[in-house]
Amino acid sequence: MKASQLFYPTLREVPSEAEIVSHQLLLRAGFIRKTTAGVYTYLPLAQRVLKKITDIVREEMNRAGGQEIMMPIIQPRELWEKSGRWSLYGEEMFKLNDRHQREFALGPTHEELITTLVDSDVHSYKGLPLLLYQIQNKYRDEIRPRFGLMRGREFIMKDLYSFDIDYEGLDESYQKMHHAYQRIYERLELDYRVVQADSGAIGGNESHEFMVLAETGESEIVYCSLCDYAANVEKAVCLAEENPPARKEYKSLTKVHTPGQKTIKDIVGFLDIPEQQQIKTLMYMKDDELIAAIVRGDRDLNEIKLKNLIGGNQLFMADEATVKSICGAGFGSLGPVGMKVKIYIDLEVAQMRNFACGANEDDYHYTNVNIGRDFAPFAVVDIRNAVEGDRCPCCEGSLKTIRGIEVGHIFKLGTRYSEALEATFLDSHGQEKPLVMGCYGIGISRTMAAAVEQNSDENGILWPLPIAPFQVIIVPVNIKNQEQKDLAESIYNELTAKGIEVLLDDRDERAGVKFKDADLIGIPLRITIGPKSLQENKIEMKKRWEKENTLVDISAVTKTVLDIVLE
Ligand code: 9G3
Repeated sequence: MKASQLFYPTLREVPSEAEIVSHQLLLRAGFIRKTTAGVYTYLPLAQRVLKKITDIVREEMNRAGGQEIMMPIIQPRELWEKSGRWSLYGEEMFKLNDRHQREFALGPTHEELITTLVDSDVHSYKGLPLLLYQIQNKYRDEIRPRFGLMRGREFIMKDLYSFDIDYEGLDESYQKMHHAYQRIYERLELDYRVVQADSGAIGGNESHEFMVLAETGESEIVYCSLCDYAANVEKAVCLAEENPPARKEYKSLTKVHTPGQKTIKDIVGFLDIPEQQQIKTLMYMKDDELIAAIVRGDRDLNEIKLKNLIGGNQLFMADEATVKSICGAGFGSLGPVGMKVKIYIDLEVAQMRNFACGANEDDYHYTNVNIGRDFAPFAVVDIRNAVEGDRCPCCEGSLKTIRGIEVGHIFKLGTRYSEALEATFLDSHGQEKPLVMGCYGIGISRTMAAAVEQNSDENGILWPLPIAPFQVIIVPVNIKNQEQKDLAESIYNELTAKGIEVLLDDRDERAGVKFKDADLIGIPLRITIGPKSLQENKIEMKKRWEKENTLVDISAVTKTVLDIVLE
Protein backbone atom coordinates (compact mmCIF):
# COMPACT_ATOMS: atom_id res chain seq x y z
CA MET A 1 0.00 0.00 0.00
CA LYS A 2 1.29 3.50 -0.79
CA ALA A 3 0.93 6.11 1.96
CA SER A 4 -0.17 8.68 -0.67
CA GLN A 5 -3.24 6.51 -1.31
CA LEU A 6 -3.99 5.53 2.30
CA PHE A 7 -6.72 7.46 4.19
CA TYR A 8 -5.17 8.05 7.62
CA PRO A 9 -5.78 11.67 8.72
CA THR A 10 -3.17 12.17 11.46
CA LEU A 11 -3.53 15.07 13.90
CA ARG A 12 -0.93 17.18 15.67
CA GLU A 13 -3.29 18.04 18.51
CA VAL A 14 -5.93 15.90 20.23
CA PRO A 15 -9.36 16.94 21.47
CA SER A 16 -9.16 17.66 25.20
CA GLU A 17 -11.99 15.16 25.79
CA ALA A 18 -9.53 12.33 25.05
CA GLU A 19 -8.24 11.56 28.54
CA ILE A 20 -6.49 8.22 28.13
CA VAL A 21 -3.59 7.42 25.83
CA SER A 22 -5.43 4.91 23.61
CA HIS A 23 -8.20 7.41 22.94
CA GLN A 24 -5.65 10.15 22.18
CA LEU A 25 -3.44 8.04 19.95
CA LEU A 26 -6.21 6.29 17.99
CA LEU A 27 -7.57 9.77 17.16
CA ARG A 28 -4.19 11.38 16.47
CA ALA A 29 -2.92 8.47 14.36
CA GLY A 30 -6.03 8.52 12.16
CA PHE A 31 -7.45 5.15 13.29
CA ILE A 32 -10.88 6.34 14.52
CA ARG A 33 -13.20 9.31 14.32
CA LYS A 34 -16.08 10.07 16.68
CA THR A 35 -19.55 10.28 15.10
CA THR A 36 -21.33 11.03 18.38
CA ALA A 37 -20.76 10.21 22.07
CA GLY A 38 -19.56 6.62 22.32
CA VAL A 39 -20.03 5.96 18.58
CA TYR A 40 -17.01 5.76 16.28
CA THR A 41 -16.00 5.19 12.69
CA TYR A 42 -13.09 2.78 12.25
CA LEU A 43 -10.80 4.18 9.55
CA PRO A 44 -8.67 1.89 7.33
CA LEU A 45 -5.79 1.45 9.79
CA ALA A 46 -8.20 0.45 12.58
CA GLN A 47 -10.02 -1.91 10.23
CA ARG A 48 -6.73 -3.69 9.51
CA VAL A 49 -6.03 -4.14 13.22
CA LEU A 50 -9.60 -5.25 13.99
CA LYS A 51 -9.42 -7.81 11.18
CA LYS A 52 -6.23 -9.31 12.64
CA ILE A 53 -7.77 -9.50 16.10
CA THR A 54 -10.98 -11.08 14.81
CA ASP A 55 -9.02 -13.54 12.63
CA ILE A 56 -7.16 -14.76 15.72
CA VAL A 57 -10.37 -14.89 17.77
CA ARG A 58 -12.19 -16.75 14.98
CA GLU A 59 -9.35 -19.28 14.60
CA GLU A 60 -9.35 -20.07 18.32
CA MET A 61 -13.16 -20.23 18.59
CA ASN A 62 -13.24 -22.65 15.63
CA ARG A 63 -10.40 -24.68 17.12
CA ALA A 64 -12.42 -25.01 20.32
CA GLY A 65 -15.39 -26.34 18.34
CA GLY A 66 -17.30 -23.08 17.92
CA GLN A 67 -19.44 -22.54 14.82
CA GLU A 68 -19.83 -18.98 13.59
CA ILE A 69 -23.28 -17.52 12.96
CA MET A 70 -24.59 -13.97 12.61
CA MET A 71 -27.61 -13.05 14.72
CA PRO A 72 -29.83 -10.01 14.21
CA ILE A 73 -29.05 -6.74 16.00
CA ILE A 74 -32.79 -5.92 16.03
CA GLN A 75 -34.40 -8.04 18.75
CA PRO A 76 -38.18 -8.25 19.41
CA ARG A 77 -39.35 -7.09 22.82
CA GLU A 78 -41.19 -10.42 23.36
CA LEU A 79 -37.88 -12.30 23.72
CA TRP A 80 -36.81 -10.02 26.57
CA GLU A 81 -40.24 -10.11 28.18
CA LYS A 82 -40.03 -13.91 28.39
CA SER A 83 -36.67 -13.75 30.18
CA GLY A 84 -37.93 -10.91 32.37
CA ARG A 85 -35.09 -8.64 31.30
CA TRP A 86 -36.95 -6.10 29.11
CA SER A 87 -37.15 -3.57 31.92
CA LEU A 88 -34.22 -4.81 34.03
CA TYR A 89 -31.65 -2.70 32.18
CA GLY A 90 -33.75 0.43 31.95
CA GLU A 91 -32.22 3.30 30.01
CA GLU A 92 -29.14 1.31 29.08
CA MET A 93 -31.07 -0.70 26.50
CA PHE A 94 -31.42 1.03 23.13
CA LYS A 95 -35.05 0.58 22.04
CA LEU A 96 -36.86 1.37 18.80
CA ASN A 97 -40.25 0.93 17.18
CA ASP A 98 -40.99 -0.34 13.68
CA ARG A 99 -43.61 1.15 11.36
CA HIS A 100 -46.33 -0.92 13.07
CA GLN A 101 -45.30 0.44 16.49
CA ARG A 102 -43.90 -2.94 17.48
CA GLU A 103 -41.03 -2.55 20.01
CA PHE A 104 -37.47 -3.79 19.56
CA ALA A 105 -34.13 -3.64 21.33
CA LEU A 106 -30.80 -3.03 19.63
CA GLY A 107 -28.92 -6.09 20.85
CA PRO A 108 -26.80 -5.43 23.95
CA THR A 109 -26.24 -9.19 24.20
CA HIS A 110 -27.83 -12.29 22.74
CA GLU A 111 -28.72 -14.84 25.45
CA GLU A 112 -32.45 -14.57 24.78
CA LEU A 113 -32.11 -14.71 21.01
CA ILE A 114 -29.72 -17.63 20.81
CA THR A 115 -31.53 -19.71 23.44
CA THR A 116 -34.79 -19.33 21.52
CA LEU A 117 -33.03 -20.27 18.28
CA VAL A 118 -31.40 -23.40 19.74
CA ASP A 119 -34.62 -24.45 21.46
CA SER A 120 -36.48 -24.35 18.16
CA ASP A 121 -33.98 -26.53 16.31
CA VAL A 122 -32.26 -28.79 18.85
CA HIS A 123 -34.54 -31.47 20.33
CA SER A 124 -32.18 -34.24 21.33
CA TYR A 125 -29.05 -34.74 23.42
CA LYS A 126 -27.53 -36.04 20.17
CA GLY A 127 -27.33 -32.45 18.95
CA LEU A 128 -25.30 -31.36 21.98
CA PRO A 129 -22.89 -29.96 22.98
CA LEU A 130 -23.27 -26.98 20.67
CA LEU A 131 -20.99 -23.90 20.65
CA LEU A 132 -22.33 -21.05 18.53
CA TYR A 133 -20.72 -17.61 18.23
CA GLN A 134 -20.84 -14.34 16.37
CA ILE A 135 -18.63 -11.28 15.96
CA GLN A 136 -20.86 -8.22 15.69
CA ASN A 137 -21.81 -4.80 16.99
CA LYS A 138 -23.47 -4.51 20.37
CA TYR A 139 -25.47 -1.55 21.65
CA ARG A 140 -25.57 -0.28 25.23
CA ASP A 141 -26.62 3.27 26.07
CA GLU A 142 -23.88 3.95 28.63
CA ILE A 143 -24.68 6.85 30.95
CA ARG A 144 -21.15 8.21 30.49
CA PRO A 145 -19.54 6.89 27.33
CA ARG A 146 -15.85 7.83 27.55
CA PHE A 147 -12.26 6.79 26.97
CA GLY A 148 -12.94 6.33 23.26
CA LEU A 149 -13.41 2.69 22.30
CA MET A 150 -12.94 1.62 25.93
CA ARG A 151 -16.53 2.42 26.88
CA GLY A 152 -18.56 2.98 23.73
CA ARG A 153 -22.29 2.78 23.14
CA GLU A 154 -21.74 0.75 19.96
CA PHE A 155 -18.89 -1.74 20.12
CA ILE A 156 -17.72 -4.95 18.50
CA MET A 157 -18.06 -8.12 20.58
CA LYS A 158 -17.41 -11.78 19.96
CA ASP A 159 -20.05 -13.63 21.91
CA LEU A 160 -20.14 -17.42 22.05
CA TYR A 161 -22.87 -19.45 23.74
CA SER A 162 -22.41 -23.06 24.81
CA PHE A 163 -25.25 -25.57 25.16
CA ASP A 164 -24.72 -28.83 27.06
CA ILE A 165 -26.87 -31.66 28.40
CA ASP A 166 -25.63 -31.23 31.98
CA TYR A 167 -23.29 -29.36 34.30
CA GLU A 168 -20.44 -31.75 33.60
CA GLY A 169 -20.72 -30.83 29.95
CA LEU A 170 -20.83 -27.14 30.85
CA ASP A 171 -17.62 -27.52 32.84
CA GLU A 172 -15.95 -29.00 29.77
CA SER A 173 -17.20 -26.22 27.48
CA TYR A 174 -16.15 -23.62 30.04
CA GLN A 175 -12.65 -25.10 30.29
CA LYS A 176 -12.36 -25.24 26.49
CA MET A 177 -13.27 -21.56 26.29
CA HIS A 178 -10.96 -20.66 29.18
CA HIS A 179 -8.03 -22.23 27.32
CA ALA A 180 -9.07 -20.72 23.99
CA TYR A 181 -9.12 -17.27 25.61
CA GLN A 182 -5.65 -17.80 27.04
CA ARG A 183 -4.36 -18.74 23.59
CA ILE A 184 -6.01 -15.65 22.11
CA TYR A 185 -4.41 -13.21 24.55
CA GLU A 186 -1.03 -14.94 24.22
CA ARG A 187 -1.26 -14.62 20.43
CA LEU A 188 -2.25 -10.95 20.75
CA GLU A 189 0.90 -10.54 22.88
CA LEU A 190 -1.03 -8.77 25.63
CA ASP A 191 0.00 -8.91 29.30
CA TYR A 192 -3.21 -10.19 30.89
CA ARG A 193 -4.55 -11.89 34.05
CA VAL A 194 -7.54 -14.17 34.48
CA VAL A 195 -9.51 -13.20 37.59
CA GLN A 196 -12.54 -14.55 39.41
CA ALA A 197 -15.42 -12.18 38.70
CA ASP A 198 -18.89 -11.35 39.84
CA SER A 199 -21.58 -12.68 37.51
CA GLY A 200 -23.81 -9.64 38.01
CA ALA A 201 -27.38 -9.58 36.76
CA ILE A 202 -26.61 -12.05 33.98
CA GLY A 203 -27.26 -14.81 36.49
CA GLY A 204 -25.36 -18.03 36.91
CA ASN A 205 -22.70 -18.32 39.56
CA GLU A 206 -19.16 -18.76 38.30
CA SER A 207 -17.45 -16.33 35.96
CA HIS A 208 -13.94 -15.20 35.05
CA GLU A 209 -12.72 -11.96 33.51
CA PHE A 210 -9.68 -11.56 31.29
CA MET A 211 -7.90 -8.36 32.23
CA VAL A 212 -5.25 -6.51 30.23
CA LEU A 213 -3.04 -4.86 32.85
CA ALA A 214 -3.01 -1.08 32.53
CA GLU A 215 -2.85 1.83 34.97
CA THR A 216 -5.86 3.42 33.26
CA GLY A 217 -7.92 0.24 33.56
CA GLU A 218 -11.34 0.78 35.13
CA SER A 219 -11.20 -2.55 36.97
CA GLU A 220 -9.34 -3.14 40.20
CA ILE A 221 -7.76 -6.57 40.50
CA VAL A 222 -6.71 -8.22 43.74
CA TYR A 223 -4.09 -10.96 43.48
CA CYS A 224 -1.93 -13.02 45.79
CA SER A 225 1.84 -12.52 45.94
CA LEU A 226 2.36 -16.27 46.48
CA CYS A 227 -0.39 -18.37 44.87
CA ASP A 228 -2.45 -17.84 41.70
CA TYR A 229 -5.47 -16.40 43.51
CA ALA A 230 -6.73 -13.37 41.55
CA ALA A 231 -10.14 -11.70 41.64
CA ASN A 232 -11.91 -8.56 40.56
CA VAL A 233 -12.21 -6.52 43.76
CA GLU A 234 -16.00 -6.79 43.28
CA LYS A 235 -15.59 -10.48 44.02
CA ALA A 236 -12.43 -10.72 46.16
CA VAL A 237 -12.95 -12.52 49.47
CA CYS A 238 -11.98 -10.83 52.74
CA LEU A 239 -11.13 -12.97 55.75
CA ALA A 240 -11.85 -12.18 59.40
CA GLU A 241 -8.72 -11.68 61.51
CA GLU A 242 -7.39 -15.12 62.53
CA ASN A 243 -6.35 -14.01 66.01
CA PRO A 244 -8.78 -11.17 66.78
CA PRO A 245 -7.57 -8.50 69.21
CA ALA A 246 -7.72 -9.60 72.83
CA ARG A 247 -11.21 -9.14 74.23
CA LYS A 248 -10.55 -5.81 75.93
CA GLU A 249 -12.95 -5.03 78.71
CA TYR A 250 -16.10 -3.31 77.52
CA LYS A 251 -15.88 0.35 78.48
CA SER A 252 -19.12 2.08 79.35
CA LEU A 253 -21.22 3.43 76.48
CA THR A 254 -20.94 7.21 76.37
CA LYS A 255 -23.08 9.75 74.45
CA VAL A 256 -21.08 12.78 73.30
CA HIS A 257 -22.26 16.13 71.90
CA THR A 258 -20.56 16.53 68.53
CA PRO A 259 -22.04 19.69 66.99
CA GLY A 260 -21.57 19.80 63.20
CA GLN A 261 -19.31 16.74 63.20
CA LYS A 262 -20.50 14.46 60.37
CA THR A 263 -17.68 12.55 58.72
CA ILE A 264 -15.29 9.91 59.99
CA LYS A 265 -12.50 12.48 59.63
CA ASP A 266 -14.49 15.06 61.63
CA ILE A 267 -14.68 12.61 64.52
CA VAL A 268 -10.97 11.77 64.22
CA GLY A 269 -10.29 15.46 64.83
CA PHE A 270 -13.07 16.24 67.29
CA LEU A 271 -12.87 13.16 69.52
CA ASP A 272 -9.31 12.11 68.67
CA ILE A 273 -10.61 8.64 67.74
CA PRO A 274 -8.85 6.98 64.74
CA GLU A 275 -10.82 5.77 61.69
CA GLN A 276 -10.07 2.16 62.63
CA GLN A 277 -11.87 2.73 65.93
CA GLN A 278 -15.01 4.04 64.20
CA ILE A 279 -17.63 2.43 61.96
CA LYS A 280 -19.46 3.66 58.86
CA THR A 281 -23.23 3.12 58.87
CA LEU A 282 -24.56 3.16 55.28
CA MET A 283 -28.30 3.05 54.59
CA TYR A 284 -29.69 1.16 51.60
CA MET A 285 -33.10 0.39 50.17
CA LYS A 286 -33.36 -3.32 49.45
CA ASP A 287 -36.42 -3.09 47.21
CA ASP A 288 -38.74 -1.18 49.60
CA GLU A 289 -36.99 -2.16 52.86
CA LEU A 290 -34.49 0.15 54.55
CA ILE A 291 -31.39 -1.70 55.77
CA ALA A 292 -28.06 -0.70 57.34
CA ALA A 293 -24.66 -1.89 56.12
CA ILE A 294 -21.70 -1.30 58.44
CA VAL A 295 -17.96 -1.43 57.76
CA ARG A 296 -14.96 -0.13 59.71
CA GLY A 297 -14.32 3.59 59.40
CA ASP A 298 -11.32 3.21 57.07
CA ARG A 299 -12.93 0.64 54.77
CA ASP A 300 -15.12 0.87 51.65
CA LEU A 301 -18.42 -0.99 51.38
CA ASN A 302 -18.57 -3.41 48.43
CA GLU A 303 -22.13 -2.95 47.12
CA ILE A 304 -21.87 -5.96 44.80
CA LYS A 305 -20.96 -8.32 47.63
CA LEU A 306 -23.77 -6.79 49.72
CA LYS A 307 -26.32 -7.26 46.93
CA ASN A 308 -25.19 -10.83 46.26
CA LEU A 309 -25.55 -11.61 49.96
CA ILE A 310 -28.86 -9.98 50.78
CA GLY A 311 -30.62 -10.59 47.43
CA GLY A 312 -33.57 -8.50 46.39
CA ASN A 313 -34.09 -7.00 42.96
CA GLN A 314 -33.00 -3.43 43.54
CA LEU A 315 -30.35 -2.22 45.95
CA PHE A 316 -29.64 1.48 46.09
CA MET A 317 -28.53 4.07 48.64
CA ALA A 318 -31.46 5.41 50.67
CA ASP A 319 -32.18 9.12 50.44
CA GLU A 320 -31.66 11.24 53.56
CA ALA A 321 -35.35 12.07 54.00
CA THR A 322 -36.25 8.39 54.26
CA VAL A 323 -33.35 7.79 56.63
CA LYS A 324 -34.31 10.78 58.83
CA SER A 325 -37.91 9.66 59.05
CA ILE A 326 -37.00 6.11 60.08
CA CYS A 327 -33.76 6.57 62.04
CA GLY A 328 -34.39 9.99 63.53
CA ALA A 329 -31.16 11.49 62.25
CA GLY A 330 -29.45 12.45 59.00
CA PHE A 331 -26.26 11.20 57.34
CA GLY A 332 -23.23 11.66 59.55
CA SER A 333 -25.07 10.92 62.80
CA LEU A 334 -26.14 7.34 62.15
CA GLY A 335 -25.20 4.23 64.09
CA PRO A 336 -26.47 0.73 64.98
CA VAL A 337 -27.41 1.46 68.62
CA GLY A 338 -31.19 1.57 68.83
CA MET A 339 -31.58 1.34 65.06
CA LYS A 340 -34.84 -0.38 64.11
CA VAL A 341 -33.76 -1.83 60.75
CA LYS A 342 -31.83 -5.00 59.81
CA ILE A 343 -28.14 -4.34 60.39
CA TYR A 344 -25.54 -6.14 58.25
CA ILE A 345 -22.04 -5.77 59.67
CA ASP A 346 -18.75 -6.64 58.00
CA LEU A 347 -16.72 -9.55 59.43
CA GLU A 348 -14.12 -7.09 60.67
CA VAL A 349 -16.65 -5.00 62.61
CA ALA A 350 -17.71 -8.11 64.54
CA GLN A 351 -14.26 -8.13 66.16
CA MET A 352 -14.11 -4.44 67.08
CA ARG A 353 -14.34 -3.25 70.69
CA ASN A 354 -15.23 0.11 72.20
CA PHE A 355 -15.76 1.90 68.88
CA ALA A 356 -17.43 5.19 67.98
CA CYS A 357 -20.45 5.86 65.75
CA GLY A 358 -23.39 8.21 65.28
CA ALA A 359 -26.05 8.20 68.02
CA ASN A 360 -29.02 8.40 65.62
CA GLU A 361 -29.48 11.96 66.88
CA ASP A 362 -28.13 14.91 64.89
CA ASP A 363 -24.92 16.31 66.46
CA TYR A 364 -24.47 13.34 68.82
CA HIS A 365 -22.15 10.31 68.71
CA TYR A 366 -21.56 7.31 70.93
CA THR A 367 -18.14 6.13 72.08
CA ASN A 368 -17.27 2.72 73.56
CA VAL A 369 -19.96 0.92 71.57
CA ASN A 370 -19.81 -2.88 71.78
CA ILE A 371 -21.61 -5.55 69.80
CA GLY A 372 -24.02 -7.70 71.76
CA ARG A 373 -24.29 -5.32 74.69
CA ASP A 374 -25.31 -2.23 72.69
CA PHE A 375 -26.84 -3.71 69.52
CA ALA A 376 -27.51 -7.03 67.81
CA PRO A 377 -26.53 -7.27 64.13
CA PHE A 378 -28.93 -9.09 61.82
CA ALA A 379 -25.97 -10.75 60.05
CA VAL A 380 -22.16 -10.73 60.07
CA VAL A 381 -21.05 -10.81 56.42
CA ASP A 382 -18.09 -10.15 54.07
CA ILE A 383 -19.11 -6.80 52.57
CA ARG A 384 -15.96 -4.71 52.40
CA ASN A 385 -13.53 -4.14 49.54
CA ALA A 386 -10.33 -6.13 49.82
CA VAL A 387 -7.21 -3.98 50.04
CA GLU A 388 -3.45 -4.33 49.57
CA GLY A 389 -2.02 -6.31 52.47
CA ASP A 390 -5.13 -8.36 53.25
CA ARG A 391 -4.49 -12.06 53.79
CA CYS A 392 -4.93 -14.31 50.75
CA PRO A 393 -8.05 -16.49 51.13
CA CYS A 394 -6.18 -19.47 49.64
CA CYS A 395 -2.71 -19.43 51.14
CA GLU A 396 -0.44 -17.64 53.66
CA GLY A 397 0.36 -14.94 51.11
CA SER A 398 -0.83 -11.37 51.21
CA LEU A 399 -2.91 -9.59 48.60
CA LYS A 400 -1.76 -6.91 46.18
CA THR A 401 -3.85 -4.73 43.89
CA ILE A 402 -3.36 -3.73 40.25
CA ARG A 403 -5.57 -2.10 37.62
CA GLY A 404 -6.83 -3.78 34.47
CA ILE A 405 -9.03 -3.41 31.42
CA GLU A 406 -11.71 -6.10 31.11
CA VAL A 407 -11.38 -7.44 27.56
CA GLY A 408 -13.11 -10.79 28.07
CA HIS A 409 -15.66 -12.28 30.43
CA ILE A 410 -16.84 -15.91 30.51
CA PHE A 411 -19.84 -17.14 32.50
CA LYS A 412 -21.44 -20.39 33.60
CA LEU A 413 -25.11 -19.59 33.12
CA GLY A 414 -26.59 -22.97 34.02
CA THR A 415 -30.30 -23.06 33.21
CA ARG A 416 -31.08 -19.39 33.98
CA TYR A 417 -32.14 -18.69 30.37
CA SER A 418 -33.25 -22.15 29.24
CA GLU A 419 -35.75 -22.30 32.11
CA ALA A 420 -37.01 -18.75 31.56
CA LEU A 421 -37.42 -19.47 27.85
CA GLU A 422 -38.46 -23.13 28.29
CA ALA A 423 -35.60 -24.25 26.06
CA THR A 424 -35.38 -28.02 26.55
CA PHE A 425 -34.03 -31.18 24.89
CA LEU A 426 -34.82 -34.88 25.26
CA ASP A 427 -32.05 -36.74 27.11
CA SER A 428 -31.00 -40.32 26.38
CA HIS A 429 -33.89 -41.61 28.53
CA GLY A 430 -36.42 -39.51 26.66
CA GLN A 431 -36.71 -37.11 29.60
CA GLU A 432 -37.23 -33.42 28.81
CA LYS A 433 -34.37 -31.40 30.34
CA PRO A 434 -33.40 -27.70 30.26
CA LEU A 435 -30.32 -26.84 28.20
CA VAL A 436 -27.28 -26.10 30.38
CA MET A 437 -25.56 -22.94 29.09
CA GLY A 438 -22.46 -20.83 29.24
CA CYS A 439 -21.70 -17.51 27.55
CA TYR A 440 -18.32 -16.09 26.60
CA GLY A 441 -17.59 -12.53 25.49
CA ILE A 442 -14.57 -10.74 24.07
CA GLY A 443 -14.61 -6.99 23.54
CA ILE A 444 -12.96 -6.82 20.10
CA SER A 445 -12.87 -3.03 19.72
CA ARG A 446 -11.97 -2.63 23.39
CA THR A 447 -9.10 -5.14 22.92
CA MET A 448 -7.65 -2.92 20.17
CA ALA A 449 -7.75 0.06 22.55
CA ALA A 450 -6.31 -2.04 25.40
CA ALA A 451 -3.41 -3.05 23.15
CA VAL A 452 -2.62 0.65 22.70
CA GLU A 453 -2.94 1.34 26.45
CA GLN A 454 -0.35 -1.34 27.03
CA ASN A 455 1.91 -0.54 24.06
CA SER A 456 2.62 3.12 23.55
CA ASP A 457 5.35 5.67 24.22
CA GLU A 458 5.84 9.42 23.81
CA ASN A 459 6.03 9.02 20.02
CA GLY A 460 2.89 6.97 19.56
CA ILE A 461 1.66 3.39 19.32
CA LEU A 462 3.82 0.24 19.41
CA TRP A 463 1.55 -2.38 17.81
CA PRO A 464 2.35 -5.96 18.77
CA LEU A 465 3.46 -7.55 15.52
CA PRO A 466 0.49 -10.00 15.26
CA ILE A 467 -2.03 -7.16 15.12
CA ALA A 468 -0.07 -4.30 13.50
CA PRO A 469 -1.91 -2.63 10.60
CA PHE A 470 1.24 -3.11 8.49
CA GLN A 471 4.39 -5.05 9.40
CA VAL A 472 6.90 -2.80 7.62
CA ILE A 473 6.98 0.85 6.57
CA ILE A 474 9.53 1.94 3.95
CA VAL A 475 10.58 5.59 4.21
CA PRO A 476 12.60 7.06 1.36
CA VAL A 477 14.23 10.17 2.76
CA ASN A 478 13.69 12.07 -0.49
CA ILE A 479 10.97 10.71 -2.79
CA LYS A 480 12.06 13.20 -5.45
CA ASN A 481 15.38 11.36 -5.74
CA GLN A 482 14.71 8.82 -8.50
CA GLU A 483 17.31 6.34 -7.25
CA GLN A 484 15.89 6.37 -3.70
CA LYS A 485 12.38 6.01 -5.14
CA ASP A 486 13.40 3.08 -7.37
CA LEU A 487 15.21 1.30 -4.54
CA ALA A 488 12.24 1.84 -2.20
CA GLU A 489 9.87 0.39 -4.78
CA SER A 490 12.02 -2.62 -5.51
CA ILE A 491 12.28 -3.48 -1.79
CA TYR A 492 8.53 -2.85 -1.47
CA ASN A 493 7.81 -5.28 -4.34
CA GLU A 494 10.19 -7.92 -3.03
CA LEU A 495 8.74 -7.89 0.50
CA THR A 496 5.16 -7.78 -0.79
CA ALA A 497 5.87 -10.77 -3.02
CA LYS A 498 6.91 -12.65 0.13
CA GLY A 499 3.57 -11.86 1.78
CA ILE A 500 4.88 -9.10 4.05
CA GLU A 501 2.40 -6.26 4.64
CA VAL A 502 4.30 -3.12 3.62
CA LEU A 503 3.37 0.56 3.64
CA LEU A 504 5.55 2.63 1.32
CA ASP A 505 5.63 6.25 2.46
CA ASP A 506 5.75 7.81 -1.03
CA ARG A 507 4.41 11.16 0.17
CA ASP A 508 6.25 14.30 -0.82
CA GLU A 509 6.99 15.22 2.81
CA ARG A 510 10.12 16.03 4.81
CA ALA A 511 11.83 12.94 6.25
CA GLY A 512 11.18 14.17 9.80
CA VAL A 513 7.43 14.22 9.21
CA LYS A 514 7.56 10.71 7.76
CA PHE A 515 9.55 9.37 10.72
CA LYS A 516 7.13 10.98 13.19
CA ASP A 517 4.10 9.52 11.40
CA ALA A 518 5.72 6.08 11.20
CA ASP A 519 6.25 6.13 14.98
CA LEU A 520 2.78 7.57 15.62
CA ILE A 521 0.84 4.88 13.70
CA GLY A 522 3.10 2.29 15.30
CA ILE A 523 4.38 0.14 12.44
CA PRO A 524 6.77 -2.42 14.02
CA LEU A 525 9.58 -2.25 11.41
CA ARG A 526 10.85 0.85 9.62
CA ILE A 527 13.18 0.68 6.62
CA THR A 528 14.83 3.99 5.75
CA ILE A 529 16.28 4.59 2.31
CA GLY A 530 18.70 7.52 2.21
CA PRO A 531 21.83 8.73 0.35
CA LYS A 532 23.94 6.26 2.39
CA SER A 533 21.80 3.39 1.10
CA LEU A 534 22.88 4.12 -2.43
CA GLN A 535 26.57 4.66 -1.69
CA GLU A 536 27.07 1.73 0.69
CA ASN A 537 24.27 -0.53 -0.60
CA LYS A 538 22.77 -0.59 2.89
CA ILE A 539 19.43 0.42 4.36
CA GLU A 540 18.66 1.47 7.94
CA MET A 541 16.25 -0.81 9.79
CA LYS A 542 14.63 0.22 13.08
CA LYS A 543 12.36 -1.84 15.30
CA ARG A 544 9.65 0.43 16.80
CA TRP A 545 10.35 -1.00 20.26
CA GLU A 546 14.12 -0.41 20.12
CA LYS A 547 16.07 2.82 20.25
CA GLU A 548 18.87 2.16 17.79
CA ASN A 549 18.92 1.58 14.02
CA THR A 550 20.78 -1.27 12.37
CA LEU A 551 22.37 -1.16 8.92
CA VAL A 552 21.33 -4.07 6.69
CA ASP A 553 22.75 -5.02 3.32
CA ILE A 554 20.10 -4.50 0.66
CA SER A 555 20.60 -8.12 -0.37
CA ALA A 556 19.71 -9.27 3.15
CA VAL A 557 16.64 -7.08 3.73
CA THR A 558 13.99 -9.64 2.85
CA LYS A 559 15.57 -12.40 4.93
CA THR A 560 16.07 -10.06 7.89
CA VAL A 561 12.44 -8.90 7.75
CA LEU A 562 11.09 -12.44 7.37
CA ASP A 563 13.17 -13.62 10.35
CA ILE A 564 11.70 -10.86 12.54
CA VAL A 565 8.12 -11.19 11.30
CA LEU A 566 8.04 -14.98 11.45
CA GLU A 567 9.91 -15.47 14.75
C1 9G3 B 1 -28.70 -5.54 28.57
C2 9G3 B 1 -27.98 -4.34 28.64
C3 9G3 B 1 -26.68 -4.33 29.10
C4 9G3 B 1 -26.08 -5.53 29.52
C5 9G3 B 1 -26.80 -6.72 29.44
C6 9G3 B 1 -28.11 -6.74 28.96
C7 9G3 B 1 -24.20 -6.67 30.35
C8 9G3 B 1 -26.15 -7.95 29.85
C9 9G3 B 1 -24.17 -9.07 30.71
C10 9G3 B 1 -23.71 -9.82 29.49
C11 9G3 B 1 -23.17 -11.16 29.77
C12 9G3 B 1 -22.54 -11.82 28.59
C13 9G3 B 1 -22.83 -12.69 26.35
C14 9G3 B 1 -21.45 -12.25 25.97
C15 9G3 B 1 -20.57 -12.01 27.15
C16 9G3 B 1 -21.23 -11.16 28.22
N1 9G3 B 1 -24.77 -5.53 29.98
N2 9G3 B 1 -24.87 -7.85 30.30
O1 9G3 B 1 -26.72 -9.05 29.80
F1 9G3 B 1 -29.95 -5.51 28.11
CL1 9G3 B 1 -28.73 -2.89 28.12
O2 9G3 B 1 -23.79 -9.36 28.40
N3 9G3 B 1 -23.38 -11.87 27.43
